[in-house]
Amino acid sequence: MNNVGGFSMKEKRFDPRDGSLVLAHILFAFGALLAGGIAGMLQGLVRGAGLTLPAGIGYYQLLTAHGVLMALVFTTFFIIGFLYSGISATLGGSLVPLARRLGWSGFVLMSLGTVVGVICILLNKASVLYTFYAPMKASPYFYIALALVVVGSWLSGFGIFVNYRFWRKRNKGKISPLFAFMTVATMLLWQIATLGVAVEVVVQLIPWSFGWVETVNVLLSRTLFWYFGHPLVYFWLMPAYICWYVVIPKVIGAKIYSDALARLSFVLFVLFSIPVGFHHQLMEPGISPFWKYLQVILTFMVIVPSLMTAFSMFATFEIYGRSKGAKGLFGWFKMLPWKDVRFFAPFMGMLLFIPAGAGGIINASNQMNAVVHNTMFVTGHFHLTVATSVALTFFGIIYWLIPVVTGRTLTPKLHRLGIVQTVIWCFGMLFMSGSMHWIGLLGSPRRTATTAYYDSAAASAWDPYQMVMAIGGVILFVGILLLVYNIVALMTSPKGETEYPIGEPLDTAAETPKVLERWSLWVGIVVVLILVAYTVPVLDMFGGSIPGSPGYQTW
Ligand code: HAS
Repeated sequence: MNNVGGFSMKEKRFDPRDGSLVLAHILFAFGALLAGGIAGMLQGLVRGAGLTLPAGIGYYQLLTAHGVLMALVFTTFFIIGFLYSGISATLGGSLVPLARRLGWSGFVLMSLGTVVGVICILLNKASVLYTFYAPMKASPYFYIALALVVVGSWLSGFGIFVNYRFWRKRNKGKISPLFAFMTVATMLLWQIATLGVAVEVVVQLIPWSFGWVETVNVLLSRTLFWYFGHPLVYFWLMPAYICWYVVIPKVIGAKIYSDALARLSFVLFVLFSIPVGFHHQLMEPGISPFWKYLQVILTFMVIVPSLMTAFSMFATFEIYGRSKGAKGLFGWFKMLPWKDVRFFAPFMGMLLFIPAGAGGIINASNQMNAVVHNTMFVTGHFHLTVATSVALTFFGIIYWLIPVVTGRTLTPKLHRLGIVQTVIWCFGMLFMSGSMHWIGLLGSPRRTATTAYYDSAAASAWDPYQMVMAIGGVILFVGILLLVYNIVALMTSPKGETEYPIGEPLDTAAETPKVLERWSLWVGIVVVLILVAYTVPVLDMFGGSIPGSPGYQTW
């Protein structure tokens, strides 16, 4: 029998010292979600309801605040808090002191970076959107802030590795708990991916924004960004998958379908999510079609672990349903615990990941990318992936994680409120993301404030969809307000013990191959893949024919 489950938190209270570290990350994350949500709703109203922003607030300033707070701050803080909680729960019931210290140091640096970055945005010195594409030039302090966030996240990652090494030394020959394994895979991916953005920010953008060098190599900076930017989306997705694979089976009273399959899917993410950044640059000049083609093939490889996850989740649900007496092809569906928000919110995330993933496959196909690139279709895609599938899973997690770390309980009323919140979120996203996809196919560009394009008929056809987007944005903001209410209610709910839900694999599951935990092998392969996919095209970017660009402040 594999040692995959760790110990049950029923037996022991969550260490309060680790609890405060986890809670600090989660509250910071949801503070960012609230602020980013206000910016998001205002943007929707500007586009769809003709709202005029108060003097001194620009559309791109708002869009940057929204993107940075939601896509970079909310996600990173939540993920690190969640991963630390799982490490504490499954690797012995308490973090080792060095890991806890590194976790706090990371938190302080990331918070400092966030505050400096947000100040730059508020002062309108960094309206460069969340992808901060050169040659738009922000204040150097904005880039320094980004560097602080990255370095802070590295410290947190080191803390996780330290704890994991400590456990392995004391448990020689054993396979680590599944949650811990997946956490290490996620942080490993993050550490390797962020090297790209760190080089971009420190070597290119900071010297250029201080004026120490005149020009920037735009193509190189975008390539370094997307070397990081694509694995970034899996850094968001993998913690959601941890919940789906490890937590959901326990919540519904089922078993993990296959521990080995779950680990293999994470190994595949580590291998294939980095050398694929060119699928964000398919329409850019300066990269030969061969290297784009190669990276598109690798992109299709990184779809495989998601298909494995879909298979595994269906298997978990079906086996569970049949064990409860379900009959027929889909009888198991009725057996699922629809009134349990810990299940319902992530499940809705899974369901909506089916069209979300299909959109990704459309984006990745070269010819179709020519249709959708730089249109609102892509904005619709990422609202359905990260802001729906991932966010709903994160929302589902807080309903048990906050009670676990604060020593409180999840009441039936909170289950109901959580389900209402989930339904609101799904409707808001269906309106907003649905219209974004459609309007994108009608040619509406992304990253662009709305205009009438000299009263062109094509642009006026977008109007009704922009209105639906605005309605969706308002519904989503109501969802955020209810979420904030629920968080406060969770933190003040009756005291009591809440179990940290960690699933166990099926008794009939085969032994997990030990090779899956040989990290040196996977890191070696990923380094080779990265070198193959990037060396030649990056060397080409240093050719004399590519001019550097001065900086522009377009806002
Ligand atoms: Fe993407 C652009 C391709 C997944 C996020 N993506 C973006 C951007 C973001 C983003 C933020 O190839 C914009 C970046 C920017 O600002 O420019 N994406 C893909 C592909 C996938 C994919 C192939 N993306 C994601 C995920 C994201 C995310 C996940 C965030 C978390 N994406 C692209 C491409 C672009 C892009 C191009 C560039 C576009 C351009 O031109 O600019 C795949 O990983 C998707 C695979 C997923 C599946 C779905 C599996 C389904 C599952 C659910 C099972 C359901 C169950 C419940 C069990 C194949 C696992 C069912 C129950 C029932 C009862 C039915």
